[in-house]
Amino acid sequence: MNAVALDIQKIRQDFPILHQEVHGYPLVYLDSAATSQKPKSVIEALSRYYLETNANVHRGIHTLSELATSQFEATRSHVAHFIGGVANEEVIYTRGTTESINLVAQAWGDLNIQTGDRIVITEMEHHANFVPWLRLAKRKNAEIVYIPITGDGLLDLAEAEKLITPNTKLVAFTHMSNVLGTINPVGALTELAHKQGALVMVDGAQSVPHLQVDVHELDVDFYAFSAHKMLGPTGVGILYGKQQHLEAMEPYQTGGEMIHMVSFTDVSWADLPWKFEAGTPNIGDVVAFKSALDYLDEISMESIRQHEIEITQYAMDSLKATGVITIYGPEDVSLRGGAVSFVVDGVHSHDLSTILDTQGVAIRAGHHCAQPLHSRLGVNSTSRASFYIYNTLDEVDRLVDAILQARRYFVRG
Ligand code: 7TS
Repeated sequence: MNAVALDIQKIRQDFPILHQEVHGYPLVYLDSAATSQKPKSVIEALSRYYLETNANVHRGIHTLSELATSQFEATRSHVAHFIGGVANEEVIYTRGTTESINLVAQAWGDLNIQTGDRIVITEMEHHANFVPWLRLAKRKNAEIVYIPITGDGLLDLAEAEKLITPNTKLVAFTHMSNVLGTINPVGALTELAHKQGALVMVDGAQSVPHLQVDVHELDVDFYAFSAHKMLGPTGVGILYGKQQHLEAMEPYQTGGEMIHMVSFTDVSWADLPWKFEAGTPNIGDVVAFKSALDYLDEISMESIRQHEIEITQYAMDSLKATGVITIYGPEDVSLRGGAVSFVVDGVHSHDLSTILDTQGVAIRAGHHCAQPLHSRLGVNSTSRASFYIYNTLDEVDRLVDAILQARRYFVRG
């Protein structure tokens, strides 16, 4: 499908939350990298589920349970199609990206990482794709090394090639940085990893909402993302894993739903994907997630990416034109997504976000769960504006005006 310009005003009509005032100003929501807003269709699907079909899945033989199960599994098929046409068995429901990565770190890591093995991650990881590997390395007495970033916020591929050694068992990295916006070359890194016999875990929390992702084409072993950053409800995540890896792994949690047979002395596991889905899952939110995927399909990922490029370019140009703002991450918008982190000369990022909030502009301030990256950048914190399908260029103007006003307040004369 070709990219068609998004009709932003029409899209905004689907997001009731955006039509409100905050501190007397029309809300400008620029924090979609933290969580996106939800269209009416998703909210209605959630309420319809509880009004009409709520029941537990995979157990009852009554009508509501069958309906709930078929809706729950329909979302799985849609996800499988959405990420490139994988098998349903390869799509595991979790609570979010964080849980998806922890699942791999425990269920795969425990079996496959030994003393002296190497785990390669990068300097730009979110803590969700950092702490589980650091912990695994410490637990197993393995070595963890970091692919460095270049001055313009890209991964240093020459260094990556040197770091991915024959004793490397896993290479884990983000597809799109939540701080720098950088889109990493998944294919090239995966090739380097596979050449050494290492598996690849990709954190897709920021990329799946913004890019067309085909995990087959990328040839990655594991890929994780969250529904709530892509118009869906909170509390639902996806772990994609190649079937042969998932088959070889032990369960992550045990209990109901994930067993084939239990006796007083023994237990056997359910088939994929249920082997990794112990307990009653988040049925209502999974069901509503399908409406989010329908919405994204309807407007198309190509058009979403085109809008992201346009608004990110406009924002970077406008922020730069102030002459008082340092932006982190690649300058070339074709290499980055719509999370733009920056520091305003003379204004602390927390003060900035507090002042912006008084003008109805919602941004994020802090280390964005990427403390090692911030220390690498030599700053304690940054401010971050992040854009999605409902943001307009006018809202970027509101952001820049509000920043300049805040600066006049803090930096007098
Ligand atoms: N990985 C990346 C790259 C992320 O941006 C986030 C969340 C996660 C993992 C964790 O996702 P979760 O759904 O399990 O929480 N990022 C952010 C953020 O940038 N601001 O708030 C959450």
